[in-house]
Parts: sequence; structure tokens; C-alpha cells
Amino acid sequence: MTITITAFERSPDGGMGLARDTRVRWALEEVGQPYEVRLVSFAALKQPAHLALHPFGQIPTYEEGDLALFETGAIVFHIAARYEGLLPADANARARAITWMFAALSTVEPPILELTTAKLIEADKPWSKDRVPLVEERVRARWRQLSARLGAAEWLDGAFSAGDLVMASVLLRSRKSGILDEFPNLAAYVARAEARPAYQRAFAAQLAVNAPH
Ligand SMILES: N[C@@H](CCC(=O)N[C@@H](CS)C(=O)NCC(=O)O)C(=O)O
Repeated sequence: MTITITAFERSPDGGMGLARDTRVRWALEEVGQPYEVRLVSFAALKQPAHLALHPFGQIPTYEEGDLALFETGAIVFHIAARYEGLLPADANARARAITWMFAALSTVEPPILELTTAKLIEADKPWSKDRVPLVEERVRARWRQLSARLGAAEWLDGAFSAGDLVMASVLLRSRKSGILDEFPNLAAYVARAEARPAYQRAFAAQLAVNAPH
């Protein structure tokens, strides 16, 4: 069955891998499933055809036969559950890998998104320069805890899993803040994730769409 995802026709980051279709492409590459991409303009995201697929008018979406999904957590979970390679066979290890997916999206990602909002969207507000350091400290607090848990391990819980895929995707989005470099084991964790051939293929595919031509 053909898998089709949506991605930005023109990504605001110019294809540096920050748009969230990258994590879905990465998951599909890890499990060896071919996929097609439908590129969507910002205007089309808010039109009825796309809103029928994604109620919040965003990318990515995922279609496979008569199944249509949105939200990267749900999409990566679906891919990991349906195809071999991203979740351990042992039931408890599987549950823990899923826990890391949720932790990435509901505990680690929110302060990172808040920082992006504070730096980009609220930059012209008079209180912005006081708020940014507070939010940075919230990001740091979470990363300190994550760094302590990871320690010297290669991945969060045994072999690389969907939990690592989502966590690394979340962390690498905030590289520009410089905070990642304060935690050498997390920076090395992200570098290991990015070095995976599946990530490289996913990154190259979305860059190819966005590179100037
Ligand atoms: N929680 C959603 C977030 C999706 C999201 O924020 N997508 C961004 C691109 S990375 C988007 O479509 N932004 C355009 C918009 O919101 O209008 C997920 O993980 O899928």
C-alpha cells in the first residue's frame, strides 16, 4: 500500500531538517518503507482539502490506504507498531520505548517550543529580553535531567528505538540556541542519531525539495 506524507513546499528553514516531516521520513527510512511526498504551500495548509486531513492545518500528515493520520508522535508510533525495526519485541522494553516518545513530545519539547516563540514571535515585545533567559533556564532544567538519565549510554534504553528517534528530533530542533553544547552527552547522542544512514537519507530527501533550484 502506498504511503504518502505531506511536507512544506518551501520550508522556512531552507531544508535544514527542522520541519517535522523529517522525523516521519526518518522513521520510514529506519523501517525500510518507501513513501511518496505531497508538497503543500502555506496557503493550501489552511484550505478545506488539507484541513480534512489535519484539523490544525499543519504538516506532516500520513496516508496509507484508507488510514489518514496527523501528529508526528502518532505517525511515528504507527510506523513503529506496523513495521519492524523501531520497537523492541519484549513487551516491557516496548512500553519503555513508547514512554520515551511521549516524554520527548510532552515533557522535553514544550519548553523548546516556548523558547522558539519567545525568540522569534515575541522578539519585539518590551518584556522579551527578560523572558528569554527564563525560558532558556526551563529548557536547561529539562536537559539537565535528561542528560543525567542518559549518562554514558548510547541510547535511552538499550537499542535505538522510536523513543530515541523522537527525542533526537526534538533536541536537534533547538541546536541553534547553543544550549545543546552545554550537555556534551546529549550533543553526542544527537550526533549519533544524525549519523544513522536512515536519518541521512531522510535529511537529504527533504533538503532536495528545499535547496535552491
Ligand atoms: N504537534 C504537531 C506539530 C506540527 C507542526 O507544528 N507543524 C509545523 C511544521 S514543523 C507546521 O505545519 N506549521 C505551519 C502552521 O502551523 O501553520 C506534530 O508533531 O505533528
